[in-house]
Amino acid sequence: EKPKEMEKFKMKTYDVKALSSEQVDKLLLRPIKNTDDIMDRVKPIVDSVKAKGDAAIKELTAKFDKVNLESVVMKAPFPESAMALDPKVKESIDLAYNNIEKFHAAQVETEPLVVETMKGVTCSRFARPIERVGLYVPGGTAILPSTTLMLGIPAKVAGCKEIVIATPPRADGTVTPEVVYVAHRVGASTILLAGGAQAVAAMAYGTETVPKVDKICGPGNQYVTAAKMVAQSDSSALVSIDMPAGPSELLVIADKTADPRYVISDLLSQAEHGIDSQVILIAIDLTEQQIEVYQKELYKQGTALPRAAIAEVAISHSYILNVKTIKEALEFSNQYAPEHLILNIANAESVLPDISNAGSVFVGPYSAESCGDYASGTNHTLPTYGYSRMYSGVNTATFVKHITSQIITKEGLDGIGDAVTTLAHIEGLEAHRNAVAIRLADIRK
Ligand code: HSO
Ligand code: ZN
Repeated sequence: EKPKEMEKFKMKTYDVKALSSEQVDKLLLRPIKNTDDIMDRVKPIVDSVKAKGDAAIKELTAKFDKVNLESVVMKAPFPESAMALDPKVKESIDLAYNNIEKFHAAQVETEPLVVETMKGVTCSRFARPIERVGLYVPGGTAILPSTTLMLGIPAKVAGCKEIVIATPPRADGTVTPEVVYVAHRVGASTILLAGGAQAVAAMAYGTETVPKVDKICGPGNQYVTAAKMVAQSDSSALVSIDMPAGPSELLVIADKTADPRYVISDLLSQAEHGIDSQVILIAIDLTEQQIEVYQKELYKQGTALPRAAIAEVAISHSYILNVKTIKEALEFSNQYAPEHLILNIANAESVLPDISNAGSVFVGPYSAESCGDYASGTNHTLPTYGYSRMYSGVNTATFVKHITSQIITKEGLDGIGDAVTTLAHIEGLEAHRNAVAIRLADIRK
């Protein structure tokens, strides 16, 4: 073995016993992102698309993607020739499609929620689809038809009327056939051949050929995220977003029962996403020799990867933390609030009630994160950067809003009327008070 090279695929190792609480706090931090600079670059792009529409998209796509587009969109029905797939690929997409659809269709709220809060006062809540949605499918270093499934299927089952999918064009100016096929299956009206801030702006404001949408969803780099933020805070766009997105993350909790080969394969599966991916291994009471087995395995599997160069950089800012108990492991994980959490421990399912923050959890030795990334049925668009403390991953509810309603009978008004007039009076809102008093006077005549 070459000792120098081996350093390359080595994770820093800490023992929680030897760390101060400040040092543990530091491990919980994500790398700080400098967003000012990005905002400065994104704003002119957004403004230019807002002002010049398709012409700006063409200009920016030529500049950033080095592609000259004749048209910035493909409109449904998409030609068969644009979605020609190898049969095995098509079968795999179809299998994934079925599972994702099953899980997301089960989330559709078909019945309204109805509660009689007092006699004659009936409150209800029902879901309605967001009419027009824009789905951002990143290009970058990998093609991502799986993200088209993860965004398109919940939008479709939620009942969104217009689905626009944006994705950067390939070098030859076309769209990956896998993406076109999924766009076709989810009933998208438009594929926008653009990426980055320009794609987000086009969907937020609409252009000559790109329909304006009500909500923009999907992961993307810092420019995409910044553009989503800019659009969301511009009231003239009147658009919302799913969540702030960041680099992929995985935290694995492993005990002595875990197979190091499995654990390392999972860590590398996220490390290969990008140089800024973060992967963490929380080891429960492993000896130094056992940790060494992990490091060796990491080197062996890592160096063999086609994307070794990317994974290696991600690994260089990732780490192993050795703790004594499962309780300590869960405490750390809950504080870190990972995007993905793998529980590769004995009786893994029994600790689910103790998990308070995580985007998606993978339970037991056979639940590889890759399965959730592609085909089990759960969504892979998940909150990163600690946002799993307060955000859910994309799901069917992402594509609906809730309307509440009430029916108040005479008897109901008699029951709540005095409370309403009293509260309106102390707020000094006389017209509010009147609206009830005028009715009360009639029904109590
Ligand atoms: N793990 C990614 C999703 C993905 N993986 C797409 C493969 N393709 C989300 O963090
Ligand atoms: Zn992945």
